[in-house]
Amino acid sequence: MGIMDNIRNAVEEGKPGIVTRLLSKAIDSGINPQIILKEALLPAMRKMGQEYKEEDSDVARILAAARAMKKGMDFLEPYLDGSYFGTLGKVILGTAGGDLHDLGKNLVAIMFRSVGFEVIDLGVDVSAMRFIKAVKEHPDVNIVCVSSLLTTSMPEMKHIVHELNELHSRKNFKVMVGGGPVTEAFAKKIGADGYTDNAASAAQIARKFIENEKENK
Ligand code: B12
Repeated sequence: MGIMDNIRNAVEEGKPGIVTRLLSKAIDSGINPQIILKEALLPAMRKMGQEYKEEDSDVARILAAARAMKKGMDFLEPYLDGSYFGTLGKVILGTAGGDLHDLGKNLVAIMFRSVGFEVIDLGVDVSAMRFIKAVKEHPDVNIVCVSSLLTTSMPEMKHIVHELNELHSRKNFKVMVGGGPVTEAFAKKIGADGYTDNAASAAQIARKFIENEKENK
Protein backbone atom coordinates (compact mmCIF):
# COMPACT_ATOMS: atom_id res chain seq x y z
CA MET A 1 0.00 0.00 0.00
CA GLY A 2 1.23 3.49 -0.84
CA ILE A 3 1.51 6.43 1.50
CA MET A 4 -1.75 7.94 0.15
CA ASP A 5 -3.67 4.80 1.16
CA ASN A 6 -2.03 4.90 4.56
CA ILE A 7 -3.04 8.54 5.10
CA ARG A 8 -6.60 7.74 4.02
CA ASN A 9 -6.78 4.75 6.37
CA ALA A 10 -5.35 6.71 9.30
CA VAL A 11 -8.04 9.39 8.82
CA GLU A 12 -10.81 6.79 8.60
CA GLU A 13 -9.49 4.99 11.67
CA GLY A 14 -9.31 8.28 13.59
CA LYS A 15 -5.58 8.40 14.27
CA PRO A 16 -4.52 12.09 14.17
CA GLY A 17 -0.91 11.44 15.26
CA ILE A 18 -0.33 8.98 12.44
CA VAL A 19 -2.09 11.28 9.97
CA THR A 20 0.26 14.19 10.67
CA ARG A 21 3.34 11.93 10.73
CA LEU A 22 2.46 10.46 7.32
CA LEU A 23 1.61 13.88 5.87
CA SER A 24 4.96 15.20 7.03
CA LYS A 25 6.68 12.20 5.43
CA ALA A 26 4.79 12.72 2.17
CA ILE A 27 5.74 16.43 2.08
CA ASP A 28 9.39 15.62 2.86
CA SER A 29 9.53 13.12 0.04
CA GLY A 30 8.44 15.86 -2.38
CA ILE A 31 4.86 14.89 -3.13
CA ASN A 32 2.79 17.90 -4.25
CA PRO A 33 0.50 19.01 -1.36
CA GLN A 34 -2.35 19.55 -3.86
CA ILE A 35 -2.06 15.86 -4.84
CA ILE A 36 -2.02 14.83 -1.18
CA LEU A 37 -5.22 16.80 -0.63
CA LYS A 38 -6.96 15.38 -3.70
CA GLU A 39 -5.81 11.77 -3.41
CA ALA A 40 -5.70 11.19 0.34
CA LEU A 41 -7.70 13.66 2.44
CA LEU A 42 -10.63 14.39 0.12
CA PRO A 43 -11.40 10.70 -0.64
CA ALA A 44 -11.34 10.00 3.11
CA MET A 45 -13.71 12.89 3.63
CA ARG A 46 -16.05 11.72 0.89
CA LYS A 47 -16.19 8.29 2.49
CA MET A 48 -16.95 9.83 5.89
CA GLY A 49 -19.77 11.87 4.40
CA GLN A 50 -21.39 8.80 2.87
CA GLU A 51 -20.76 6.11 5.44
CA TYR A 52 -21.66 8.11 8.49
CA LYS A 53 -25.06 8.99 7.18
CA GLU A 54 -26.12 5.44 8.04
CA GLU A 55 -28.54 5.49 10.94
CA ASP A 56 -26.61 2.97 13.02
CA SER A 57 -23.25 4.69 12.59
CA ASP A 58 -20.90 4.65 15.55
CA VAL A 59 -20.69 8.18 16.98
CA ALA A 60 -17.30 7.65 18.67
CA ARG A 61 -15.83 6.47 15.37
CA ILE A 62 -17.30 9.44 13.48
CA LEU A 63 -15.90 11.90 16.02
CA ALA A 64 -12.43 10.29 15.93
CA ALA A 65 -12.30 10.32 12.11
CA ALA A 66 -13.49 13.95 12.02
CA ARG A 67 -10.79 14.95 14.51
CA ALA A 68 -8.10 13.16 12.46
CA MET A 69 -9.40 14.86 9.31
CA LYS A 70 -9.23 18.28 10.97
CA LYS A 71 -5.67 17.65 12.23
CA GLY A 72 -4.67 16.60 8.72
CA MET A 73 -6.19 19.71 7.09
CA ASP A 74 -4.58 22.01 9.68
CA PHE A 75 -1.22 20.41 8.96
CA LEU A 76 -1.54 20.51 5.17
CA GLU A 77 -3.06 23.95 4.72
CA PRO A 78 0.18 26.00 5.10
CA TYR A 79 1.79 23.89 2.35
CA LEU A 80 -1.02 24.44 -0.13
CA ASP A 81 -0.43 27.31 -2.52
CA GLY A 82 -1.71 30.41 -0.73
CA SER A 83 -2.83 32.03 -3.96
CA TYR A 84 -5.24 29.14 -4.47
CA PHE A 85 -7.27 29.94 -1.37
CA GLY A 86 -9.93 32.56 -1.45
CA THR A 87 -9.61 33.21 -5.17
CA LEU A 88 -13.03 31.90 -6.16
CA GLY A 89 -15.07 33.92 -3.66
CA LYS A 90 -16.14 34.26 -0.06
CA VAL A 91 -18.45 31.96 1.90
CA ILE A 92 -20.08 32.45 5.30
CA LEU A 93 -21.07 29.20 6.97
CA GLY A 94 -22.69 28.11 10.22
CA THR A 95 -24.99 25.59 11.92
CA ALA A 96 -28.47 26.97 12.73
CA GLY A 97 -29.33 28.16 16.23
CA GLY A 98 -30.04 25.43 18.79
CA ASP A 99 -28.01 22.88 16.85
CA LEU A 100 -24.53 21.77 17.93
CA HIS A 101 -23.76 19.28 15.12
CA ASP A 102 -20.71 20.45 13.20
CA LEU A 103 -19.13 17.48 11.40
CA GLY A 104 -21.11 17.94 8.18
CA LYS A 105 -20.59 21.70 8.29
CA ASN A 106 -16.84 21.18 8.75
CA LEU A 107 -16.72 18.88 5.72
CA VAL A 108 -18.61 21.50 3.72
CA ALA A 109 -15.98 24.06 4.82
CA ILE A 110 -13.12 21.75 3.77
CA MET A 111 -14.69 21.12 0.35
CA PHE A 112 -15.34 24.82 -0.26
CA ARG A 113 -11.74 25.64 0.70
CA SER A 114 -10.41 22.85 -1.47
CA VAL A 115 -12.06 24.27 -4.60
CA GLY A 116 -10.71 27.75 -3.81
CA PHE A 117 -13.24 29.61 -1.63
CA GLU A 118 -12.36 31.63 1.45
CA VAL A 119 -14.61 30.32 4.24
CA ILE A 120 -15.71 32.28 7.27
CA ASP A 121 -16.96 29.64 9.69
CA LEU A 122 -19.31 31.07 12.33
CA GLY A 123 -19.42 27.74 14.19
CA VAL A 124 -22.46 26.05 15.71
CA ASP A 125 -25.67 27.37 17.31
CA VAL A 126 -25.60 30.49 15.11
CA SER A 127 -28.54 32.88 15.42
CA ALA A 128 -30.11 34.83 12.55
CA MET A 129 -28.66 38.00 14.10
CA ARG A 130 -25.12 36.63 13.89
CA PHE A 131 -25.58 35.58 10.26
CA ILE A 132 -26.88 39.07 9.42
CA LYS A 133 -23.99 40.71 11.30
CA ALA A 134 -21.45 38.58 9.44
CA VAL A 135 -23.01 39.42 6.05
CA LYS A 136 -22.82 43.14 6.92
CA GLU A 137 -19.19 42.76 8.01
CA HIS A 138 -18.36 41.00 4.74
CA PRO A 139 -20.24 42.89 2.01
CA ASP A 140 -18.24 40.98 -0.62
CA VAL A 141 -19.67 37.60 0.51
CA ASN A 142 -20.80 35.39 -2.40
CA ILE A 143 -22.53 32.54 -0.62
CA VAL A 144 -24.12 32.06 2.81
CA CYS A 145 -24.47 28.42 3.95
CA VAL A 146 -26.69 27.18 6.78
CA SER A 147 -26.50 23.63 8.13
CA SER A 148 -29.11 21.85 10.27
CA LEU A 149 -29.04 18.27 11.57
CA LEU A 150 -32.09 18.44 13.83
CA THR A 151 -35.74 18.68 12.88
CA THR A 152 -35.95 21.10 15.82
CA SER A 153 -33.39 23.49 14.27
CA MET A 154 -35.13 23.57 10.89
CA PRO A 155 -37.54 26.36 11.98
CA GLU A 156 -34.46 28.33 13.00
CA MET A 157 -32.94 27.68 9.56
CA LYS A 158 -36.17 29.00 8.02
CA HIS A 159 -35.96 32.10 10.20
CA ILE A 160 -32.29 32.69 9.26
CA VAL A 161 -33.04 32.42 5.52
CA HIS A 162 -36.08 34.69 5.94
CA GLU A 163 -33.96 37.36 7.64
CA LEU A 164 -31.24 37.05 4.98
CA ASN A 165 -33.89 37.41 2.26
CA GLU A 166 -34.98 40.72 3.79
CA LEU A 167 -31.54 42.29 3.34
CA HIS A 168 -31.05 44.98 0.68
CA SER A 169 -27.80 43.30 -0.30
CA ARG A 170 -29.56 39.93 -0.86
CA LYS A 171 -29.12 40.07 -4.65
CA ASN A 172 -25.34 40.11 -4.13
CA PHE A 173 -25.12 36.64 -2.59
CA LYS A 174 -26.65 33.17 -2.79
CA VAL A 175 -28.04 31.16 0.12
CA MET A 176 -27.42 27.41 0.38
CA VAL A 177 -28.84 25.03 3.00
CA GLY A 178 -28.18 21.41 3.91
CA GLY A 179 -27.88 18.76 6.60
CA GLY A 180 -29.64 15.48 7.42
CA PRO A 181 -33.34 16.43 7.61
CA VAL A 182 -33.18 19.19 4.97
CA THR A 183 -34.68 18.44 1.55
CA GLU A 184 -34.73 20.18 -1.81
CA ALA A 185 -38.45 20.94 -1.29
CA PHE A 186 -37.81 22.48 2.14
CA ALA A 187 -34.95 24.56 0.72
CA LYS A 188 -37.24 25.92 -2.01
CA LYS A 189 -40.08 26.55 0.40
CA ILE A 190 -37.97 28.68 2.74
CA GLY A 191 -36.48 30.69 -0.14
CA ALA A 192 -32.91 29.34 -0.33
CA ASP A 193 -31.14 29.29 -3.71
CA GLY A 194 -29.43 25.93 -3.36
CA TYR A 195 -29.44 22.58 -1.58
CA THR A 196 -27.45 19.36 -1.86
CA ASP A 197 -27.07 16.33 0.35
CA ASN A 198 -23.27 16.26 0.36
CA ALA A 199 -20.27 18.54 0.73
CA ALA A 200 -18.61 17.74 -2.60
CA SER A 201 -21.63 18.64 -4.75
CA ALA A 202 -22.30 21.69 -2.53
CA ALA A 203 -18.91 23.10 -3.53
CA GLN A 204 -19.59 22.31 -7.20
CA ILE A 205 -22.96 24.11 -7.13
CA ALA A 206 -21.33 27.07 -5.39
CA ARG A 207 -18.67 27.22 -8.08
CA LYS A 208 -21.43 27.23 -10.75
CA PHE A 209 -23.17 30.14 -8.99
CA ILE A 210 -19.94 32.14 -9.24
CA GLU A 211 -19.32 31.21 -12.88
CA ASN A 212 -22.89 32.12 -13.90
CA GLU A 213 -22.59 35.44 -12.11
CA LYS A 214 -19.38 36.28 -13.97
CA GLU A 215 -21.03 35.41 -17.29
CA ASN A 216 -23.98 37.68 -16.54
CA LYS A 217 -21.77 40.67 -15.73
C1 B12 B 1 -22.48 12.62 15.48
C2 B12 B 1 -23.88 12.91 15.97
C3 B12 B 1 -24.01 13.66 17.15
C4 B12 B 1 -22.81 14.24 17.89
C5 B12 B 1 -22.42 15.57 17.18
C6 B12 B 1 -20.95 15.85 17.24
C7 B12 B 1 -20.56 17.00 16.37
N1 B12 B 1 -19.48 17.65 16.77
O1 B12 B 1 -21.17 17.32 15.35
C8 B12 B 1 -23.41 14.46 19.31
C9 B12 B 1 -23.20 13.21 20.12
C10 B12 B 1 -22.89 15.65 20.09
C11 B12 B 1 -24.91 14.58 18.97
C12 B12 B 1 -25.82 15.21 19.79
C13 B12 B 1 -27.20 15.18 19.58
N2 B12 B 1 -27.85 14.54 18.60
CO1 B12 B 1 -26.92 13.78 17.08
N3 B12 B 1 -26.25 12.70 15.71
C14 B12 B 1 -25.03 12.43 15.28
C15 B12 B 1 -25.08 11.43 14.09
C16 B12 B 1 -24.76 10.04 14.61
C17 B12 B 1 -24.17 11.74 12.92
C18 B12 B 1 -24.26 13.16 12.35
C19 B12 B 1 -23.04 13.44 11.51
O2 B12 B 1 -22.11 14.10 11.94
N4 B12 B 1 -23.00 12.86 10.29
C20 B12 B 1 -21.85 12.91 9.41
C21 B12 B 1 -21.89 14.17 8.54
C22 B12 B 1 -20.68 14.13 7.61
O3 B12 B 1 -23.06 14.14 7.75
P1 B12 B 1 -24.08 15.38 7.67
O4 B12 B 1 -24.02 16.14 8.92
O5 B12 B 1 -25.38 14.89 7.17
O6 B12 B 1 -23.45 16.34 6.58
C23 B12 B 1 -23.37 16.04 5.21
C24 B12 B 1 -24.58 16.53 4.39
O7 B12 B 1 -25.76 16.55 5.16
C25 B12 B 1 -24.17 17.84 3.85
N5 B12 B 1 -24.39 19.08 4.62
C26 B12 B 1 -24.35 19.30 5.93
N6 B12 B 1 -24.51 20.59 6.21
C27 B12 B 1 -24.67 21.23 5.04
C28 B12 B 1 -24.88 22.57 4.75
C29 B12 B 1 -25.03 22.97 3.42
C30 B12 B 1 -25.22 24.40 3.10
C31 B12 B 1 -24.99 21.99 2.38
C32 B12 B 1 -25.22 22.39 0.98
C33 B12 B 1 -24.76 20.64 2.69
C34 B12 B 1 -24.60 20.28 4.01
O8 B12 B 1 -22.78 17.70 3.64
C35 B12 B 1 -22.22 16.88 4.67
C36 B12 B 1 -21.06 16.09 4.14
O9 B12 B 1 -21.35 15.38 2.97
C37 B12 B 1 -26.59 11.57 13.65
C38 B12 B 1 -27.19 10.32 13.00
C39 B12 B 1 -26.80 10.18 11.58
N7 B12 B 1 -26.27 9.04 11.25
O10 B12 B 1 -26.92 11.14 10.81
C40 B12 B 1 -27.27 11.96 14.94
C41 B12 B 1 -28.57 12.83 14.91
C42 B12 B 1 -28.42 13.95 13.89
N8 B12 B 1 -28.62 13.39 16.25
C43 B12 B 1 -29.81 13.41 16.71
C44 B12 B 1 -30.16 13.90 18.01
C45 B12 B 1 -31.61 13.75 18.43
C46 B12 B 1 -29.18 14.47 18.85
C47 B12 B 1 -29.41 15.02 20.27
C48 B12 B 1 -30.69 15.82 20.49
C49 B12 B 1 -29.34 13.81 21.19
C50 B12 B 1 -29.63 14.05 22.64
N9 B12 B 1 -30.78 13.61 23.01
O11 B12 B 1 -28.80 14.61 23.33
C51 B12 B 1 -28.16 15.87 20.49
C52 B12 B 1 -28.41 17.32 20.03
C53 B12 B 1 -27.41 18.31 20.48
C54 B12 B 1 -27.66 19.64 19.79
N10 B12 B 1 -28.32 20.57 20.47
O12 B12 B 1 -27.30 19.81 18.65
C55 B12 B 1 -30.84 12.87 15.73
C56 B12 B 1 -31.67 13.98 15.09
C57 B12 B 1 -33.12 13.56 14.94
C58 B12 B 1 -33.90 14.64 14.32
N11 B12 B 1 -34.62 14.27 13.26
O13 B12 B 1 -33.93 15.76 14.70
C59 B12 B 1 -29.95 12.04 14.78
C60 B12 B 1 -30.48 11.95 13.34
C61 B12 B 1 -29.83 10.64 15.41
C62 B12 B 1 -31.15 9.88 15.41
N12 B12 B 1 -31.35 8.98 14.44
O14 B12 B 1 -31.94 10.05 16.25
N13 B12 B 1 -25.18 13.99 17.81
